[in-house]
Formats: sequence, C-alpha cells, structure tokens
Amino acid sequence: MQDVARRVLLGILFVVGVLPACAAHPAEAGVFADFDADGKSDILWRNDNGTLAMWLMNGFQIKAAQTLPVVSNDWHVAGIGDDDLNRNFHSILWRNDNGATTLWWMSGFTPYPQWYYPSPSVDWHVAGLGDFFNFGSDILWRNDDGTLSMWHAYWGVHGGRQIQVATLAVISTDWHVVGIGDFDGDGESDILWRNDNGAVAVWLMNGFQTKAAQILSVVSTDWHVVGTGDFDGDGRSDILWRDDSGTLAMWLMNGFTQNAQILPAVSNDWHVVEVGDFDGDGRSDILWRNDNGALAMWLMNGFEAKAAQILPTVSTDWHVIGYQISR
Ligand SMILES: [Ca+2]
Ligand SMILES: [Ca+2]
Ligand SMILES: [Ca+2]
Ligand SMILES: [Ca+2]
Repeated sequence: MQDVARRVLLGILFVVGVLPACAAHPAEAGVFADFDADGKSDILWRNDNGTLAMWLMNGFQIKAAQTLPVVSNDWHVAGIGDDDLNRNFHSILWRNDNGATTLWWMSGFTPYPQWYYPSPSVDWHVAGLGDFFNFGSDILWRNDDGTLSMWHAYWGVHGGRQIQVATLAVISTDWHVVGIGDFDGDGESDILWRNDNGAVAVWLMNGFQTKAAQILSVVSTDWHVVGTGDFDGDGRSDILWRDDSGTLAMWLMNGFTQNAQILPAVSNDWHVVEVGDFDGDGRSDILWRNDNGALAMWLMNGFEAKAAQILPTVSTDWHVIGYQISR
C-alpha cells in the first residue's frame, strides 16, 4: 500500500514537473495563531472539562503559559483567525451545539468577546477561516446540502464591524474543503478541496469570486491532508500530507503546480496537531503530539526539518486546538 502511495505521489512530481522559480511574494497574512502578535505562532489548549490554556511560544521555548477561562463544553472552537489589518488581534471563533456563533479577539492571554455573529442553523458548518479579501479573516461556511457561502467581515464607515454574506456555489457533497491557504501568493486565501475518490482541487480566489479552479491530481485515499502552511517561505501556502502508514509528504505549491516530495515516516502514535511558524523565520513548522501526551516540534525549511525537539509532555486530557479548518 505504501509503495503504491509513494508511486502515486512521485508520479505526480514527475508528471507535473517544476516551474521556474518566481520572485518571492510577501507573506499573505499574519502568522497562524499568534495571540501575542510577536510574529510567532502560539499553542491553544483545551481540556476535556472545557478549560482553555495558552502557551506563547518562541521556537522550542514556552515563553509564557496561562490558563484561560473555562468555557462550557457545548461550545467548540471552530477556527483561529487574524482579525484586523494590523494583524494585532488574533481571534478564536466559537460555535455552540445549538448553532450560536461568537468571536473572541485575543490580546495575549486576555480574551475580548467582541460581537455576536448571526447564528446559522446547525446544518451550516464552519469549513475554514481565510483571508479572502486581504483584510483579516473571513469565514467559509458549508451547508449539509453542499452550499458554500462566505462571511466577509470588515470595518464599517463608523468603525463598527460589519458582515457581508455571499453564496459562492453549490458543490456536491463528495467534495470537502480540506484546507485554506494562499497557494498562488497573491495575498488572498484560496480553497483546497478533496473528493471522496481522492481527487484534489484548488480554487484560486479573489474575494467572493473564484478566479480559477483546477483539479490537480487524484491521490489515493490512504493519503490525507494534515495541514497547510508556507514551509519554504516563498509567500505561497504548501500542503502537508500523511498516509495511513505514517509516511509524510509535502507539496510546495505555486498556484496549481506542486513540487512534491516524500518526507520521513513517523510512527502512527504521533499526530500532526498544528502547522504554524513557531520561530518566526517566515517558514511554517510542525507540532506533533503523541498518544501518550508527548509533544515534539519540527522547525522546517522546505522539505527539511532544520531542527527538531521534544517539548514537555502534557496529560492527555488536554488537546491542542491547532487546526485552521474544521475536520
Ligand atoms: Ca506569538
Ligand atoms: Ca491566493
Ligand atoms: Ca511555500
Ligand atoms: Ca518557522
């Protein structure tokens, strides 16, 4: 199985080839989950009892850690975003089992519950947060019937926060949003899709509009997208894959073109729980969690881990909330 999957990915590498290098673009947005605005990703934790905690990170070092308010377990973190033009406020999007939706702006450890969104019915799900207008995070919603819609949040003329809602498309439900990232480096987020049959597609977005869409390839379904981030620091989001045997692969993206490579296998008791730039070098890194509670971090430089370290073990009633998308 593993050999077949490797051949599939390597086949993609050879079939697609590699485009000539382009000039680097500025990174699309602030660093993922950077709650204290120091340019380095942080780690948000939730306990089975609803308690939140946060680690403010500096590479492998936990520079500060604190417990946050307890939130009842009928509320779930639906996403983490950037919420202003200056990237100073990273936000936590909450969803209740009853559909209620709200947002916290975070300043370090301090949450500022801001404003109450409309509460979509429970057949609507947060498919991901992205910066589709280069204006802070917008929310991509998917309905059980396949409808895709977007809430664009912006500042009104009098300083109030406004939402503009658009229905983007109705897409058959064998397609799933599996990632959001700026794959072409134009400063606006794009959408990564996967079909139940393994097909992978990208929509390059311009606000509410799909400026281009393409099916990239069909990848066998024992491979799963486990994260998106800019691992090589060229301003374009890349895709991290893992197969059921634990093998990792990375696609360094340039629009619809991928430069694919198999990375070392990691035993299946380890799971990718967050992709973020923990050392602030402009390249996304990988946070791993073991079933026994151990943590490890890989600081990445493209396909290579430039450094790796085991972090303190945390009891398994605590979970890293590190996804950019709902899955
Ligand atoms: Ca930070
Ligand atoms: Ca883009
Ligand atoms: Ca990249
Ligand atoms: Ca980094």
